Amino acid sequence: MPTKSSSNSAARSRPGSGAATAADAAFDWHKIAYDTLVSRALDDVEETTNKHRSSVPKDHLVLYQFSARGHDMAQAILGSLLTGRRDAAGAYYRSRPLLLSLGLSIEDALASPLGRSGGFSDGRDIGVVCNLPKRDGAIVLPMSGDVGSQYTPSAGWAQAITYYRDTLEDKTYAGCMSVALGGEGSVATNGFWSALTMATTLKLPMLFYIEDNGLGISVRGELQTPAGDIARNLAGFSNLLTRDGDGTDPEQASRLLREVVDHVRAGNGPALIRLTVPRLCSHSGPDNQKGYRSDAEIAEDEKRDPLPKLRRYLVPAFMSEKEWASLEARVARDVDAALTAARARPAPEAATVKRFIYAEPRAEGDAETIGGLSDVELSALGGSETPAEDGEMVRLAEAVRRTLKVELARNPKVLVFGEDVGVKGGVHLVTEGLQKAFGADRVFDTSLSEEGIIGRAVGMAIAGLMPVAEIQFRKYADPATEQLNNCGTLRWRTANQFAAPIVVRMPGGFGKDVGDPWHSLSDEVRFAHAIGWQLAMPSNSADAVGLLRSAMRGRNPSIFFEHRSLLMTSDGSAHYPGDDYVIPFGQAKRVREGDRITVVSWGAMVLRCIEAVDRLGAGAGVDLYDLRTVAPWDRAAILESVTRTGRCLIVHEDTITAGFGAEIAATVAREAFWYLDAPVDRLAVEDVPMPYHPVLLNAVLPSVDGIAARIEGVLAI
Ligand SMILES: Cc1ncc(C[n+]2csc(CCOP(=O)(O)OP(=O)(O)O)c2C)c(N)n1
Repeated sequence: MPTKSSSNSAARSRPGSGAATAADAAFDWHKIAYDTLVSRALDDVEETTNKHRSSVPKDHLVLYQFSARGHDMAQAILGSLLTGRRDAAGAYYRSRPLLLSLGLSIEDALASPLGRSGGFSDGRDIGVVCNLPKRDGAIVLPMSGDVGSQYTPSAGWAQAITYYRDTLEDKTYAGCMSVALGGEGSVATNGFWSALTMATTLKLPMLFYIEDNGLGISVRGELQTPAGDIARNLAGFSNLLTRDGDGTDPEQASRLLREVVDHVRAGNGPALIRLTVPRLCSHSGPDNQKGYRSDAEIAEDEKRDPLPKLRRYLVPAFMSEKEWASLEARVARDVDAALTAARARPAPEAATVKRFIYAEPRAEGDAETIGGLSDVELSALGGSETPAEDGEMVRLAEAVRRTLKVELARNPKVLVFGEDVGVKGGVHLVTEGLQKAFGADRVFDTSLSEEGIIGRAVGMAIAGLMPVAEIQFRKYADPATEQLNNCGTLRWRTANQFAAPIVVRMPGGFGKDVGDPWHSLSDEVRFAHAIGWQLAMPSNSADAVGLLRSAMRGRNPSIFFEHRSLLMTSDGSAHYPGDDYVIPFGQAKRVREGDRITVVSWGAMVLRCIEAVDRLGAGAGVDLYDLRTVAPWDRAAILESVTRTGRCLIVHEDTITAGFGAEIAATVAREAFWYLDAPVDRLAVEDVPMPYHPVLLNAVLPSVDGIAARIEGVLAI
């Protein structure tokens, strides 16, 4: 990288900017100029080779192009300030200049939009959805395509900094910070407000960097925040330093950026900076700006191009004409060489596309994935699949509490949090006493934002912690859907470079004689459909211990469903299986043996099935399986059983249409067709929300009588 010119002089004057200050000279302007010029050259290359232009050679398609033209210089300045060993940036599709300044190779920058192998995603994701894995120095968290989704993981990283720094006393985190970049459109998103609440209430070391080009595709900034200026609107926000400036003016942008970065690094809490920049391009390749931007307006914006301003600022004050010309020549050479190398890279291999949905054993020589506990930490935790003998009977809530307690004590990287989880101990009292025992830095209440809870967990997991987040009731995971989905695909999207193994505890299902549409939802099928997630639905305390521990010592994100009826009663009580007990995901349990019909269930319905089967007696020949985990589910065990029994009934609490029973039924019909003596059947809640009055509730839930009758019905076919 270029170094500062020997001709730099703090005393030399610059046209139009007055005397250069020592602060100006402290920036590495050669590097900033180089990174800006490289970014501009990449935009040139891509815009002229865009697939929407007819003259493009077939092997050179950039399928989805987003230019950073106009946003580039200010990002290069920001990047030059991200010098902390544990800094991180949450970024978006216009953030490539920042990545270049943080060390992204030009070849990778070009190969990824071309869809070539290697790079951000090995051809799996569009080239502007970037990441930058690093073990030392500022990293860029895996981006997502969803506007605003970068904010809460960045806040999670900032909270992880405080945990490593203050609780684990890791000095490498001292003075480090997180920054989230976003356009002015993104300030209207839930993620922005959620992260702002987290950062300001917790005084996190986080910078909000808003690059305001006045347009969200075609929508004006005045619709995103009143009068279009988020910095002005937030000027009175508690615990937040705000700065507002011109992102095309090198002197002003660098001065303001230095100020906000210093503020955050000094431990004064978060800051927000809004820098106005022009969008010197269409929104993306397919957009032609027609209909929403006049030629006069475009011409006006051209005058605000930061690149000529940067040149005027630096030449001759910081470098000579000749130096600038040679910098340009070097950029042209470097980009040219990188383009040749990127084009020479092979396309990704089709055979690899299904890899890295879940963690895979690491091959020798492969780098360790960033995120989650390390190999060494995981193997030290171990685990035993043999339950302890003579454990006392425990209810489900106690089983979960004890498991959390054991893991908190054993693993300093475990954090437990959610709404009301800390002081109160959870609305289901599952975490009661844990904050007292382990401190408010490890077991804590969060602000009321599910997106914030999950996004924070993702940022923390990427930082190497083991977050165990509680969503108070299953229905209230709805606002977190975006973060949950993106967490699940994160490993795949980054071709195994990053992962965010988090555990999400989620109570749901009907309660003891109570239900309603908000607190009693089951709807687990959405998580079975969400790629990359594991999903446990224990029917009893012993399984709960084994599955929760397995999730907390695992490499994949896991949802742990705590059934409300089991939390409220002793229905799921079982012998405590011990402090080291683990159950691998994907292993169903045969709870009754028979050879005339296979019955498959999970969660609280297993208990009703057991009662129904016992009522029918051994003569009914029911082979009853508790699936225990819905994702992955034990296909082998169920298919093996059906090949013996020739009949199959699936019983679940989720509604029937496209419920998980449909997936099992389709699999059995396809894989065990020749063994079937009767159609595969399903018994589930009809397609109605959970009702409140017990009379209505019992009218929709599969009952013991109903299950027994249906088993007899299938046997009679
Ligand atoms: C959640 C979500 N909604 C909508 C979109 C479609 N979309 C992509 S970019 C964009 C505008 C974003 O504008 P802004 O945040 O100002 O960033 P800019 O493109 O101007 O840099 C929209 C609506 C999206 N990607 N994600």
